[in-house]
Amino acid sequence: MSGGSYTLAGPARPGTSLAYHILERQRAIPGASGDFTELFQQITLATKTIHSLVRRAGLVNVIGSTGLTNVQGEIVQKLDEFANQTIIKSVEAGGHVCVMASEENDELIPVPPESHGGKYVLLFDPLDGSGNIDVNASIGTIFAIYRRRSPVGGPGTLDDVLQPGRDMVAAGYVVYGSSMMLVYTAGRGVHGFTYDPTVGEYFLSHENIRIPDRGDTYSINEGNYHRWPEGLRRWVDWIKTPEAGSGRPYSARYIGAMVADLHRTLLRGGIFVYPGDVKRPEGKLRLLYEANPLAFIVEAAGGAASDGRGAVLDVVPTSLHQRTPLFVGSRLDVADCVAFLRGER
Ligand code: P6P
Repeated sequence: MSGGSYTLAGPARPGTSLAYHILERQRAIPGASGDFTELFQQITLATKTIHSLVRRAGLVNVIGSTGLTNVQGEIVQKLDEFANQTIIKSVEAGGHVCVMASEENDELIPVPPESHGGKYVLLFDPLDGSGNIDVNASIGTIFAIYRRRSPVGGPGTLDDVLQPGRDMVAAGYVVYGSSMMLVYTAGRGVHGFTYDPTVGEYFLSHENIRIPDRGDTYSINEGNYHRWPEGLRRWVDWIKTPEAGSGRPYSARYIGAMVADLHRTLLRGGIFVYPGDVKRPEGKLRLLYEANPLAFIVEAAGGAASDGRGAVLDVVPTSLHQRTPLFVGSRLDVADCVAFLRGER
């Protein structure tokens, strides 16, 4: 079965902007201060700025031939850092975040003292899959929001950041693809918004996304096949073996940017896998700002996310940039894969 379920916001219904959608959520929560709404607006503003840079990155190969390579080349070579700084600057002065962590920063990112009253924590991968930029393939931004654990008024701490994914307040990603889409959940459904560049705003396009219990695509870098555990090799061999009525073989899809592969999996079902292997037993993906936020979204849409041992969201983090194997997507597809991995099939 392919095709997830969501309600396309029809033309009859005036576009619900992302800002209004978040505000509606705030109004439904008694006593909500509006801090989350403001923080979310700061994040979405940053994604619009990143989008404008990413689009220019595509132009660099053309502009580069006119001798403008230095300036434009600067954007491309450091696009990850530009995206990183854009998010940091858009959020740090907003006063709602007490500490941040980013894939681009080895250490915690402190905020100015005037933001020590912030009650949230922001973790993010500013530009996931940036290796795809120079071939104009999809890339993305991933973020996770937690409530701080440390007392309000002081700087945020490592303990504020090392929280299990299960404690997340909200998670989201932006995929910079044929169009720019932001998908988020704050615990009340998963919703997708498509950016309208003529207006400069995101509008609700995929309301209440639900991932099918089973899909028909699998997404894994088969170039690593001979480094995988034996059970995983058997699973891939099995999913490619035709069997009448089983839905197998599945189709292989792999974009090389997790946000894009995850987005397809969320909307159509199937499974995305980045496993541990003999070279990297804990895999490549980072737990805090790649696996956890995307796992939070997929679980909220009715799917599953495992590290091969248990639910990724239940892992208690021990370090900022720790990695994790990830098996994420339709719950029946994830169950099949993990059963093979464990030698139960
Ligand atoms: P490989 C991008 O670098 C990334 O972190 C994910 O977005 C992506 O899914 C994965 O690595 C691709 O890694 O080893 O298959 O090239």
